[in-house]
Amino acid sequence: MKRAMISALLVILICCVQAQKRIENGGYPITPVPFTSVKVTDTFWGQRLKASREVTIPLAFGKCEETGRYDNFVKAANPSPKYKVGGYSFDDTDVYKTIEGASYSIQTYPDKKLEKYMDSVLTIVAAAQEPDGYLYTARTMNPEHPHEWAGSKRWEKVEELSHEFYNLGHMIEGAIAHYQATGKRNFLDIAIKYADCVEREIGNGPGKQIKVPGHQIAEMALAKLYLVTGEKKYLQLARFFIDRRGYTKRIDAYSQAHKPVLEQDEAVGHAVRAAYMYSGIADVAALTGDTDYICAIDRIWENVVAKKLYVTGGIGATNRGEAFGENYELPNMSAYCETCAAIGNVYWNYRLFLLHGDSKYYDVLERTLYNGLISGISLEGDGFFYPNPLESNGQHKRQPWFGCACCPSNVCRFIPSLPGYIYAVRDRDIYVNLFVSNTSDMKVQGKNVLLTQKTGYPWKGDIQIDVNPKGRQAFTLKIRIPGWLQGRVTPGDLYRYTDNKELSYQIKVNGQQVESLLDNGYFAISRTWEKGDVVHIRFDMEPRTVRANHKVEADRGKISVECGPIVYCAEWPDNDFSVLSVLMNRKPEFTVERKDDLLHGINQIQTRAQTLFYDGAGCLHTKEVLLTLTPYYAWAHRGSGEMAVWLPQDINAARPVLPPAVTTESLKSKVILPEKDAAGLFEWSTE
Ligand code: FUB
Ligand code: ZN
Repeated sequence: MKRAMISALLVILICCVQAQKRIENGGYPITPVPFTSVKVTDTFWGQRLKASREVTIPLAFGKCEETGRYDNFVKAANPSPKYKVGGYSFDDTDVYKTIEGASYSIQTYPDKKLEKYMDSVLTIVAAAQEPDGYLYTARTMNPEHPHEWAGSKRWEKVEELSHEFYNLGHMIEGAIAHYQATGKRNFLDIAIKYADCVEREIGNGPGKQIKVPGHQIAEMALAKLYLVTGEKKYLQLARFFIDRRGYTKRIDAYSQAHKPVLEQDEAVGHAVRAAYMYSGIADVAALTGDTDYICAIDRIWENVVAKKLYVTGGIGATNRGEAFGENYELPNMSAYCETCAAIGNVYWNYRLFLLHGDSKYYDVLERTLYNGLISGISLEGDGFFYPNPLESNGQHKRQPWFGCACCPSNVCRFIPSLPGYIYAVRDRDIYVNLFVSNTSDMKVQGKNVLLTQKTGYPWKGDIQIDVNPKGRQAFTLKIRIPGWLQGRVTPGDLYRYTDNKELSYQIKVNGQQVESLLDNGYFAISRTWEKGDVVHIRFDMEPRTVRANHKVEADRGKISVECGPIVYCAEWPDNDFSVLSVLMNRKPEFTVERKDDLLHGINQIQTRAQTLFYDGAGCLHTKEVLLTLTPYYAWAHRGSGEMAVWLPQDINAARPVLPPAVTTESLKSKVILPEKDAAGLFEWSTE
């Protein structure tokens, strides 16, 4: 009897310890090393972080002021039937997201002036909050005639376009970042008050309404609020939002409500909504231990990487509903690939890594990060893309801001958080996930370890890691061996390398080569480390050619070129011919050229190719050219013009330049195909 009681007590104790641990790590078995513990000394990311700090964040605050976003709060504090509610029903979130970005930034680069500025903004935000916590300027400033998307009463259109819960989500995310950066509660208290207002009125209890967010994000945010406050009701509300989706009046694919979440297996609908929902599900699964949620997002992830992911890591193929397309529907010029969706894709893959510890999620994350995400913001930090197409006739141009400013303000909050994605720790394992020069302080089983990374990544594959534990310490350094190095463009068969190259890598500890079998994609070095230990990593980095699965019609007969994690494109300023009329050699050879003075320092790739054009008589001609390729993320920095990521290699995919006066009919009869040469040029596709 006594023994049974002791065992029961022990079980309770273990459960409590586990629950505590779960809360500490956000419930995830793997703990990220927070960005506040990582000092980036990197040229590539250092430039981006500086631009974010010095340009993007001030610009975004300026735009909030200039475009009346602050005025909305002032008006809501003094409502009037005279106010005409314009803009978008989620304009408040640009203020919250910019505060979030600025909060991350001041944690690494303290800035008292900026902190004071945020306090002044928060004063007007607080004044706009209704006594019971409701904070939604699009209604409060003129409750009789609110925003046309708001509905006549609270929550009436929350499953459509009111964005009341979306506003809550961004508010919480911003407030927590601000609280953690400054220790002040002025934003956090506002967010808690609004969260409490929602929680009182929405949920399963008596008198509550059953509603789910029209636009997800509150799920992630509420899970975080639970971690900060310890209040279980927020986690329950997050879970309620996930569990009830598909069971309310809103039943459609656009908002991922076509079936209950646990039954979903395909990524559908609005891509930002989807990626935020999958991330929120991961958070709730981590905190509740509910594996059914994990199975659902694992299945959906398989669908995305096998059928719906751009080679740039972008997601959301179509502007119809800013949504995922059908399987293999990945058009290039009309690719939507919203910047916010790329950010969502990073959030989601990051969380899947924290759940599963497999490097394949970081392969997708890295591809998205270096390509389809940072393409959304100019190197100077002041020019934005909302969609990130993979091809252009010159109709695309970076913009200083947008009326619907979700992307600029999202990138504004994402970039300063980047250092938090480099390392993670689990028990006695340190994961090195991204290759970025930095110094970082972390704790492994309670003991301090200082890591210093020096690298020329993403341009060079040499990485040096100085390991400095406090005293001698046994632990495992797990170095991610990127998928691109192992001959895997992305997990699954959506893309494949076509050049038969075998890249390799070499890892040395204190000058001695070490070997390891890969463990979930990680090269594991287990030893007792001591001050002065040095790890040298060398990844082969060479231009590679990629083909998409034949089912991707838009890429048929075409190749893309990448080197390391960087996807390249052909762009007009580097080529004095139409880059859309290019035909790649069957066996292209590449040279890599460093351009320190171009676009903040890039590697360009050159290769012999041909351009195709018709003369006035309708005869097809070819011309040998030296094609220069530029990193995709850096496109559209030198004006507008042609750009293409996917370049024809099969003649039937080529698009010769047409003379203005020649009709298609006359062309048909006059096409003269050149001979196939030794390099295999003009070979017809066998696919
Ligand atoms: O609805 C809020 C944001 O506006 C979405 O996330 C974007 O796709 C844009 O529609
Ligand atoms: Zn956006």
